[in-house]
Amino acid sequence: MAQVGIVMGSDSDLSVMSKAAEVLDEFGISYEMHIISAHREPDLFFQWAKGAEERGIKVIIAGAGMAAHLPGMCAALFPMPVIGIPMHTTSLGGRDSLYSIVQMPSGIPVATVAIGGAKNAGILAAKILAVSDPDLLARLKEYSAKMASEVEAKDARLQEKGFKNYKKD
Ligand code: RP5
Repeated sequence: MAQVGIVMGSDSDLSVMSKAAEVLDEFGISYEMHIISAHREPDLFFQWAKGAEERGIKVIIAGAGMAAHLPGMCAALFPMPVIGIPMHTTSLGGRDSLYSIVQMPSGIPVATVAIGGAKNAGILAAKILAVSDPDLLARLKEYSAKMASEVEAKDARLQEKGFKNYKKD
């Protein structure tokens, strides 16, 4: 049974949304992934979001662009956490998506990540699930430790080479 529901408004969101799925794969978290448009197919969307709890979904990751109502409507219909990913847009640079997703009315929160921030959405979903999964929590701690040692290695290189030679060889 999938623990996370990934949903996006269009296949034009897929390359960004895939980054959330890749993170879940990395942590061994099961998910279902769908393209469902809240505006173009409202009845199907309603059915999907309403049925998510019964299907065993614990967190929804929803990405959309422009007048991005999909994450907010997921939060209206699904009783557990919803993470929203605003898509970059050519006309308004994704501010349209960001404001649509982040400016939710009181009582219906959407945990909104950065424009295009699908990787963080995946990590946040993992952290939410880790609250009741000690093995997953251990994997998240390892992940953080690995990130820290990567930065440490970069600083060690900077100290050794200096900034002028940092990028060379
Ligand atoms: C939204 O409209 C989608 O989430 C997408 O980001 C945007 C554009 O969709 P397409 O016109 O490319 O299908 O519903």
